[in-house]
Amino acid sequence: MQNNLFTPEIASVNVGGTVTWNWVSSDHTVTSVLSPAFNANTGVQNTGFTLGPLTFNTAGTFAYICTVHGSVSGNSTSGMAGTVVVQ
Ligand SMILES: [Cu+2]
Repeated sequence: MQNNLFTPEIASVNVGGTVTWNWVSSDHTVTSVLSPAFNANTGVQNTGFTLGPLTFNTAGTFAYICTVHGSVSGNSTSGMAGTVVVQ
């Protein structure tokens, strides 16, 4: 994550695959916000922090945001938001 966005914004992995988030700038969270949820609620973290590797054992679309720079409304996210697609 950098410049208040997640790169890549959409990450695709196979079932059983892993995703790791690396903070290359400060004041960001990775927070699971929609169903299906996954194990991410980091709180605000700074450069050098790492979340993961998290293993995704279930197929689905997992949405998350940075609670500082993104938002969720109903079933959609905006701002600093990302998706893990597990297939
Ligand atoms: Cu952020």
